[in-house]
Amino acid sequence: MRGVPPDGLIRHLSAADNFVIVGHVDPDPDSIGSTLALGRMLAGLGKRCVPVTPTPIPPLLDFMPGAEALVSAEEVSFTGHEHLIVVDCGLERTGAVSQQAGLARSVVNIDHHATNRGTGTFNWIDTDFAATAEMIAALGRALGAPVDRATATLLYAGLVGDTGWFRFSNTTPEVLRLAASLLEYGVDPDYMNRVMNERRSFAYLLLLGRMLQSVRLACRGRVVVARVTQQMRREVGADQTEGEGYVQYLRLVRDTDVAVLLDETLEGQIRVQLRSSPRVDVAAIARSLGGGGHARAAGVRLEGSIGEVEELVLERVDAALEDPSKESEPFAGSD
Ligand SMILES: [Mn+2]
Repeated sequence: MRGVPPDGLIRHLSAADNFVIVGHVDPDPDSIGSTLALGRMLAGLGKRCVPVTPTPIPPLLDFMPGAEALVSAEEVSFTGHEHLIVVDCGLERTGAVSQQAGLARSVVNIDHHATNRGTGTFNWIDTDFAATAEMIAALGRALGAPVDRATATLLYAGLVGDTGWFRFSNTTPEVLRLAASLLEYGVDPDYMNRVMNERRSFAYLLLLGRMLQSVRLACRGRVVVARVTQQMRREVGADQTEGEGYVQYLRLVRDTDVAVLLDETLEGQIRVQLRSSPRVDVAAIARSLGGGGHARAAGVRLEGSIGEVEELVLERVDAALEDPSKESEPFAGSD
């Protein structure tokens, strides 16, 4: 059962003023949508808010209402009067903001990740919510904050981002009821699909072609593996941001349980993305290698050549396929 916003948190936010709101590094639609939506709600209650992003937003999120007002972590300076609100992550994932948190009058933490350690002054951590945006919507109602079309658009972006456009198993009746109410505030689903899914570069498509040429089956046909290398990126003129989301294509094949995408980073590390059917817990595999994530969507960054990393990861995946006790809960979340 999902909880309600704690009374102490509501009283604190109602009484306080002068907020700095921040989400996580490598921001996604839920993190940015939650940051900006909460900022708009608190501003609507007459409060001063500075929305912050620890690392730049990807070009696909530039449509978000108020994105131009986002401040970088380096630009924000705490004077001892600010209340810090951390959304969609713990303080440790807020980049340079975390170093200034000691200067904040209070730290509020609102998140739905199981890994959150709840180190704030006020913590509302609830893994039953599909997205932090869902929690922000509930908080806004509890605070009596005004909601307009822009705020609804931000919340909708967070919801579709974390539920895979209402496809993952965290798509609850509550999620769809919230989505319905956001449409009543004027959110346009067709527009949201176009700005979030249909604004890739041509190089994105060319690089996808290269990735698909590398695809193969492993572990007795139960695993789909592919890679993206720096050489492929150079050949098609793609930058590092191109390649985001490719792993979803590796989940399309029937009777396979795990998708593995090996992506060579600029720094020479191998970013491993894992996706799975309910039969395999890829979070356990990622954790065994030093990474983390959800049962059906997890990842890790490893040192070594792409061939060495592939061999190591496939060994672990193969062992998990052999072990029926490792079968995961039927939950599929995302960030
Ligand atoms: Mn989230």
